[in-house]
Amino acid sequence: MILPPPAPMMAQSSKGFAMKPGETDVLLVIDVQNDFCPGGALAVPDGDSVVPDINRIAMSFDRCVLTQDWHPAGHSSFASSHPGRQPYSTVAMPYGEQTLWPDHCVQGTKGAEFHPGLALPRAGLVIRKGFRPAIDSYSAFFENDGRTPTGLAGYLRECGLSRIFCVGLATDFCVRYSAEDARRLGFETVVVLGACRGIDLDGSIAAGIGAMKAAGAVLVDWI
Ligand code: VGL
Ligand code: ZN
Repeated sequence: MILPPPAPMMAQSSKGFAMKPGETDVLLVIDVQNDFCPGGALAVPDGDSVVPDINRIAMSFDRCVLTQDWHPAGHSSFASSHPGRQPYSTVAMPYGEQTLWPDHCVQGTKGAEFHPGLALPRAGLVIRKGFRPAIDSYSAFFENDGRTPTGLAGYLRECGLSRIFCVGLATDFCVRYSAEDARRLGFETVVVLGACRGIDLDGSIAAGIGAMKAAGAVLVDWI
């Protein structure tokens, strides 16, 4: 079920969204890892440029959660695990169509580490995702089957956090699916686009922005 965003939030966003995060708000910092930054195995153009902005935004939040893409070697989302297949092509998996990626964010490697410039002293939780060999996981909430939970929803609810501000990488994959799932679960959801960067495969940034809006996420440039 897709819930419409509450009216007061819409009103604020149409005026430029000048608002202070409060005690029921959480900053969700998605996949700001070396492999998604320039020089990394699956570099998102300009990906590292979000780091100072995320550090600044995080200062106004009491609660912060990070996600970390965390694949075993030989993960099924890697093109190298499918003989003859190239990165950025797609394959049919039991749970649906899956894009194949260069090997990235392999557990324990430098590429899987958070960008060293991230400074998030109030980060209380790291959600690792994509560690099951046979299934990928873009969203911070569910794996790509759309139903295996990461546990994040339970954490947020127990902490009384009802509105999620999303920042990080990549706009068109992990940010997009995290924001869509957040809405699906009934959380108010804000995506701060100025602190996100995308990969853009065949117009996937535009598609992702459309999908997040359609799901009822509020998209703003900055907070
Ligand atoms: C991501 C592709 C593969 C992301 C993760 O963080 O957006 N994209 N794994
Ligand atoms: Zn991945």
